[in-house]
Amino acid sequence: MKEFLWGGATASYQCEGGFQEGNRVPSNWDRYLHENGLENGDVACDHYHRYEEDIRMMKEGGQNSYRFSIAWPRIISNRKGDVNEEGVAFYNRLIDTCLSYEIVPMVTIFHWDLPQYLEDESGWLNRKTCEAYTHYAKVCFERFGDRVKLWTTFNEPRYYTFSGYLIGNYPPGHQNLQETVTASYYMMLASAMTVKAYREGSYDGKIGIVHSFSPVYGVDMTVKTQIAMRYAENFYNNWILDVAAMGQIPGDLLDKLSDCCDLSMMLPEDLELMQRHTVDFIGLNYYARVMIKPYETGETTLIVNNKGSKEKGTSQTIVKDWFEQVRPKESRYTEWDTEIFPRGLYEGIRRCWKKYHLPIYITENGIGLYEDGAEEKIDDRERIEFMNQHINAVLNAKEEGCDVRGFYVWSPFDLYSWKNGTEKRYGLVAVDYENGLARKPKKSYEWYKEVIESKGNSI
Ligand code: BGP
Repeated sequence: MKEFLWGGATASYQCEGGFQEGNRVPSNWDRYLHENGLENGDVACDHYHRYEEDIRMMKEGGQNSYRFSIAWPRIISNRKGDVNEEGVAFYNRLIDTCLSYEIVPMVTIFHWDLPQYLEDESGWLNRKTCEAYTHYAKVCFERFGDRVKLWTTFNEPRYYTFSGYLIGNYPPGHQNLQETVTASYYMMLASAMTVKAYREGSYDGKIGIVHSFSPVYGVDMTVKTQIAMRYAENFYNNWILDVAAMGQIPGDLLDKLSDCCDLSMMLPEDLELMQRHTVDFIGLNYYARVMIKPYETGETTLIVNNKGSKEKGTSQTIVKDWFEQVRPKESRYTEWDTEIFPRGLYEGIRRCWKKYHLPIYITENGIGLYEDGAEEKIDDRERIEFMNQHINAVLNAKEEGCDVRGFYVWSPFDLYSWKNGTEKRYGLVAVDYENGLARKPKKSYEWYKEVIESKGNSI
């Protein structure tokens, strides 16, 4: 039986820091956070310099895989596509360190840090970004493909485009449905173009995509609710997973979108390319489900609760004429107001396996908490309970025949949370930001190690 991958996941912008080192060029996040005077990832937890220590701690914590992303602004210096050798050298060191500790690298090609020179030319609203992305991905394959055997094209394209173009809380900070549709489409096209490039390069490895997975539940079984659930499935999941895994944009989604958007950027040759170049596996990031009721009234409203503790509010989603999201009152919530619903992971995996029949990795799962990084040993029993329930959900789905091949905790060590900064902590290892960024394992770190040791062999 193949080895199950137990790991931790990070993203370049959220952990590396070193934002002006090694000839890295500015990213959309640098610009956006600097201009808005928000807490940024200039230093983050300094993984750029401390990656060896971080990877060693993962190894000592029993983990056998590390999911990280490559920063496009470190690899490609300009619009012409010139390669920055210092950036390549950094990832060579990082990958080689993983391998020296027998840690399997899983690489995300794009986890949201777009070079600012592309954002200046309309970023993902510009078809040319698909070509620039494919060029960048090919450089990654050529330089790292001899050692990296697990690739994902994008981290959560749906969450990225919704946040950047619909809700407006991430760069470029727009609120425009047409732009959301255009950007999502170009990202999915770029993903297929890159899958094609990977296959044409005859690399010995697999390529997938990572989706922000929100299994949809309905308040009741009425026909109206079933219809609203279908719209919500299209909205949250299908326009990424159906395209990536089956090469199809759902017809009823196109029908609905054509009422309100210009879809002329969707060329027949693109759709054919998407159909022919589907992914090898699916990565699911699971934090919570969504509960849906039929649309009743009001304008489209999308409020998210991730602006830091000072601006906390209750999240709300209404998509006019489609559906409304409901906050299940009987449920438990994290300190950051995310519903805790492990069953959604179990049922979500089952649904996904049944529908797509592709290998699945749980590429992120974890809980954000307020914690004091100065404490010697954080007693994060809430995280342990959360992880225990979610890991059991994964193993149950696996036992019932779903082809799940790995689980990655978000995150192996504390890092920068988009917009919330460093006060929202996810790590198994604390980073003491006030004390030279010292690393201190929390109780969950040892707990995870024991889980891996006890369950690792039996699955
Ligand atoms: C996912 C992202 C990660 C990470 C995680 C936690 O959507 O892929 O990058 O940030 O969510 O989210 P947050 O930091 O907003 O709580």
